[in-house]
Amino acid sequence: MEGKVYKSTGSWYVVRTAAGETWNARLKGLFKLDGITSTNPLAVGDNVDLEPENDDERTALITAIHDRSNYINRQSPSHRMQHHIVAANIDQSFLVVTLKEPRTSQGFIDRWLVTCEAYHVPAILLFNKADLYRKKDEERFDAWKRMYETVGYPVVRMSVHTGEGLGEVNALLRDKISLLSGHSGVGKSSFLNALFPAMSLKTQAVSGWSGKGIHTTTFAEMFDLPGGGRIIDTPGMREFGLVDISKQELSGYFPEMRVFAGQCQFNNCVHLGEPGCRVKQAVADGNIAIERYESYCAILDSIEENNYR
Ligand SMILES: Nc1nc2c(ncn2[C@@H]2O[C@H](COP(=O)(O)OP(=O)(O)OP(=O)(O)O)[C@@H](O)[C@H]2O)c(=O)[nH]1
Ligand SMILES: [Mg+2]
Ligand SMILES: [Zn+2]
Repeated sequence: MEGKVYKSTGSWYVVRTAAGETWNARLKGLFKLDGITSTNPLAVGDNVDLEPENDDERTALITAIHDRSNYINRQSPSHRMQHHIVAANIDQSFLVVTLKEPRTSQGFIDRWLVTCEAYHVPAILLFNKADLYRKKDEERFDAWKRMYETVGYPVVRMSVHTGEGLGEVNALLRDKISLLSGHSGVGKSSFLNALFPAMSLKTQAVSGWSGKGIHTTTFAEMFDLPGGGRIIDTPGMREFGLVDISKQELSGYFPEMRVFAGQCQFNNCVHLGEPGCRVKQAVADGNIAIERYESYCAILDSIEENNYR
């Protein structure tokens, strides 16, 4: 029997077959992946082979994991040197961003975009809570929209409360497997509830944005969309830790830098001020946004500190 992992709650997995049957499954006893540094061997979106264990209680054993077409990996929040697979086999990845309640930083957005580039997953930015925007927020939104669209990332202005932008996003979801990420409290579950009321996901009103997120969604979970396609709701994250990216590679994950990086005088240029650097020249010429270049420098610095390679 084959199925897809819809939810993982530690050692148990909710797996659904193509016929629409739902099983509670565990990894078969001796089944271990060699040299795995991931905190979770199996993630939502994985395709697996199942062996029924108890037909009445619908429990099964997972006997094999199929090769992944892709996955999103991040640094485990609890163990710096371990990875956590957020989801596997996805077509596109949405980041829900808010300008306030809570505020999403550009650094967070750019780290997440770099990860999507590294794993070859198309990325889309959803700016939610537009109903709360005041003049300053409008200016910030306009500037970010221009900047990210120039790089090639679609930006949607959205409000779950007023319904703005929901139709546009709904159309993007059709027939695709989409991942939904973002800080806790940005409205991921509210968004899904608004689009598909039958889902009735738990959401929580949060008071006092002290940076201590109240996590209402505890586990990543995939849902079948009524119009076709699937979406994965995930628990909010405070930080986004990059994994497996070297300093040399980093500029390759900034689409606007990629074109210039190959033209630098030195082929090991990391674009911090080496002679003949075309990337720094492009920043000076206004062809690369200074804010994106600053993000690049900050991420470069963090790679050195973590010393992954
Ligand atoms: N003003 C405003 N509030 C919103 C909007 N969308 C969601 N909210 C509120 O934001 C709060 C958090 O929403 P959730 O949907 O639980 O957030 P989440 O991203 O799923 O959070 P986690 O599950 O913790 O990751 C709730 O009180 C929502 O009512 C919006 O468009 N405008
Ligand atoms: Mg949620
Ligand atoms: Zn350079």
